[in-house]
Amino acid sequence: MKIYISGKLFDKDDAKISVFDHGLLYGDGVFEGIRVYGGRVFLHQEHIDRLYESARAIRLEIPMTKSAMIEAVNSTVAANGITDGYVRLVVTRGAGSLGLDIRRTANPQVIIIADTITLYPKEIYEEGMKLVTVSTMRNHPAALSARIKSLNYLNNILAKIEGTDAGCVEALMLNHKGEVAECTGDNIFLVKRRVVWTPPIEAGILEGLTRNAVLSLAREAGYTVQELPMTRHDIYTAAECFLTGTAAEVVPVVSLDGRSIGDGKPGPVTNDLLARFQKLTRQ
Ligand code: PXG
Repeated sequence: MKIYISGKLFDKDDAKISVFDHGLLYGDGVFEGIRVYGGRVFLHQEHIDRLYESARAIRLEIPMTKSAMIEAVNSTVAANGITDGYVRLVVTRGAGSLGLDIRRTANPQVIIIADTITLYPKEIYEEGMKLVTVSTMRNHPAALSARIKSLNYLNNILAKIEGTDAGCVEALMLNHKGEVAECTGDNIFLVKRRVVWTPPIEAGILEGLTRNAVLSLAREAGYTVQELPMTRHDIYTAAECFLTGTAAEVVPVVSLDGRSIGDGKPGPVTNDLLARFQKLTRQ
């Protein structure tokens, strides 16, 4: 495996950055997780745009143009012979002295890892996923915007631990108002009376690119779509529920907090949107 670090490819064992990098010391940096389908980097421009927006929000200047970044991702994917897989793109603040001051750092590091991907087990797509709501609430958006895909994922990791302890592969997080926000690495949707419904960005969630693609597909397919605040009651009483994410694509959810959703099986709208999404990625 060849890893890209700031303009050069390194063998995996030689791919190293400084222990003084603020990405490590403070989680000070941004990242993207991107899929490669049939040798093509999926939603490439959109991921690069989100990366640069995250960087701008934390006042991190990425030391290369967007088009050079796209080229670096493509060449790292090619160098690793990846036709279907996963790209982790990371930009760190760079090495500095101890202390939070970004003026005492230099040389942000750009890291690109192209690898195969671990997916949710096949049974989850066939039978659906069970979810629990966890007590770790999503970061208050006034404290740290969930729109920034930062290297600081402790909020989500603490929620994921609670989900894992409860025997679930994903966990539902609420926001500071007690509304449904998102899962630890996936956005959430429900279907009720043929309306496809997902919480709005203002609920304090990551603006998932899979979420946006599925919203467009749902509109194209003629479903009514709404981005409105959602409570757990809405999920308990929905006909269908599903998650979206780069790794998950579209994954059915059949229970939340021990309550079956709809008839407890993956629903027709979920299956339709999964099929449409797979067609989009594999065309
Ligand atoms: N919410 C959160 C908190 C996420 O981290 C999503 C929603 C879905 O967004 P996308 O743009 O992927 O549809 C994410 C994405 C990883 C990994 O390796 C995490 C994500 C994506 C890819 C890889 O942990 N999270």
